[in-house]
Amino acid sequence: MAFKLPELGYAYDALEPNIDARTMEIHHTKHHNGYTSKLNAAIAGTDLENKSIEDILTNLDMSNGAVRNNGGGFYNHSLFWTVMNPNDRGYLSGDLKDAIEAAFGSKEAFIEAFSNAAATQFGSGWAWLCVLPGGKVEICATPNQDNPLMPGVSCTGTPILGLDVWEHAYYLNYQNRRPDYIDAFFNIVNWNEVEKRYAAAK
Ligand code: MN3
Repeated sequence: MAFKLPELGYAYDALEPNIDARTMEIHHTKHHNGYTSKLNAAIAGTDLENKSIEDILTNLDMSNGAVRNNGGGFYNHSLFWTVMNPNDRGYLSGDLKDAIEAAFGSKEAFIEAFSNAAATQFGSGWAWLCVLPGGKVEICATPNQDNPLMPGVSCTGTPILGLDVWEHAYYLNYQNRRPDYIDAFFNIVNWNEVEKRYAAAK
């Protein structure tokens, strides 16, 4: 069964002024759609064809560039759209708040550390908040379309919050000002979704 490009769940202009509609539309219909169709082409007729994306990435042969790049791209963007919400964002609370305060001291210190990881990822990549078994959380960044589910990357755990820092994610509106885009992201983080992912992963 082929993977399908997921719907955003909101309009392309719903995240303005933090992320502009044109960027969202191109990002979804061109970039994410491209990863999805190339992933399907890469797994067609192989033993990966009927596996979940999590299963494929967790057991990935990292030398398989087509599945690494396009499977990562499919998964990462599918997560990314859900952790933003223009309307019902909730707020950091409950067990996730406790875990973030235990790891970083405060929500503000967490945002600073996450923003630093996103800003200093050289070239294209992602910043992540991950959950380890037992519920501890940690921050990391990965290059290209790699993510923490993949074997041998710089961090482990289940990603519950991800930020795309490829230029295609922000360049139309922010040009080279990646830090401004990162600041804007925290205006639209959907904490309800991150908390739901934390509860499922810990
Ligand atoms: Mn992207």
